[in-house]
Amino acid sequence: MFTVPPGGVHRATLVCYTPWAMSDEIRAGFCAIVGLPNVGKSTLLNRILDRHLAAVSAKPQTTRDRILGVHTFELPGLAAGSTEAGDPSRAQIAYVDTPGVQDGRGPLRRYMRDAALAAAADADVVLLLVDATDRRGRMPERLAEADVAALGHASRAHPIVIGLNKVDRVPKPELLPVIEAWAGFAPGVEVVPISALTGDGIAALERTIAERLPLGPALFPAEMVTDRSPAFIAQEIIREQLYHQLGKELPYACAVQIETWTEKSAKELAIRAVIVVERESQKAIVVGRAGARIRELGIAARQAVGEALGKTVHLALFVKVLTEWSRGEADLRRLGYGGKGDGG
Ligand SMILES: Nc1nc2c(ncn2[C@@H]2O[C@H](COP(=O)(O)OP(=O)(O)OP(=O)(O)O)[C@@H](O)[C@H]2O)c(=O)[nH]1
Ligand SMILES: [Mg+2]
Repeated sequence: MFTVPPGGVHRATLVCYTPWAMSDEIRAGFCAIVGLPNVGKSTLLNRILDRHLAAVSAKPQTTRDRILGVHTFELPGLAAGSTEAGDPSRAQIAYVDTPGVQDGRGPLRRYMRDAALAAAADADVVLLLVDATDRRGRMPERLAEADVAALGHASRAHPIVIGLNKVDRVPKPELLPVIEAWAGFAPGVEVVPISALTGDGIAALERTIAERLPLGPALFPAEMVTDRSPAFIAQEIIREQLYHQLGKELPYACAVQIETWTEKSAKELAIRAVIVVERESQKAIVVGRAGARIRELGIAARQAVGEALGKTVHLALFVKVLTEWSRGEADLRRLGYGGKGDGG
C-alpha cells in the first residue's frame, strides 16, 4: 500500500519511497494540470483515468485541493530523446489536478491558489488548460492580467503543453487564431486541441506530455491510480452532487466531512457524512422544505459514490453550521484544507 509522505508526493520524497522502482527506463514524471477555474481540468483527469476521481461541476472553483492521478500506459515508437537502452515503450504520467487559479479573498481561496501554484512548481511538465469557448480567457493576454499573472509565471518555469479544451463546442476556423496566439507563449510550447468531454485529441495530448518527461524508472507501481483515500473521493463526490443539485443557490463555503466509514462487507459500505455550511440560512437551503432537498441529494450522492467505488453504499447525510469556517485557519484545517497536499 502506498502511503503519502508528510507534505504530499514529490519527486524528491519518492526517491526513498519507491522500493518497486524498475530498471526499465520509461518516460515518467509529474504533470500539473493548471488553468483558470472551470476550464475542464478535473473532467480531463477523470477522462484520462477512466474513473470518477475528481469532482466536476459547471460552477467555477469546484476543485479545492491537489489530486494525484497516475496513468501508466504503452507508448509505442516514442523516438524523441531515445537512449542507448532503446526507445521507451511505456510512459507514466503522474497528473496533479489543481484548483483553478484566480485571485480571491480569504484563507480558503488562498489555500487553493497556493495548492495550484505549488503543483506547477513541483512538476516536470505543466499542462496549461485553456477553455476554447471562453472568448476572453482563451487568449494568452488573459494571463498577463494581475489576478492570474502568477499562473502564467509558474507555467513558464517548466516545459509547457497547452491543452485547448472544449473544442467540441467551437468551429475549427475560430480555433486557428487561438492556437497561433498560444504558439508563442513560451519556447518549445505545443498546443493540442482536445475535448475532455468526448475524448478527442487526448491520446495526442498524452504523447506530447510524455515526450517532455524525463527518462527513468517508474515513480509509482503500475496499478496505482491515486494517493487519495476512498473516503476523500467519497467526500469530493458528495460535494460535487451538492453543486449539481443546488446550482446558483449553493453557498460557496460548504464542505463535506466523512464522520464514519464502515465496511460492512467487501461489497457494502456505510457512510455517515456531514455537510458543513456557515449560516443557519444556508442550512435551510441545503435541507429544503420538509427535508426534500437533502433527501434528493442523498439519493444522488449514494448512487454516484457507489459507482465511483464499485460498492453498494448506504449514506446518511446531515447538515451542520460552523460559523465562518472558511475564514478561520483552524476550522479550515479541520475540514481538510490544511497542510499542503494532505493524503485525504
Ligand atoms: N463542452 C465541453 N464541456 C466541458 C469539457 N470539459 C469540461 N467541460 C465542462 O466544463 C465544466 C467545468 O469542468 P471541470 O472539470 O469541473 O473544470 P475545472 O477546470 O476542474 O474547474 P475548477 O475545479 O472549478 O477549477 C463542467 O460543466 C464540464 O462538464 C469539454 O471538453 N467540452
Ligand atoms: Mg476541478
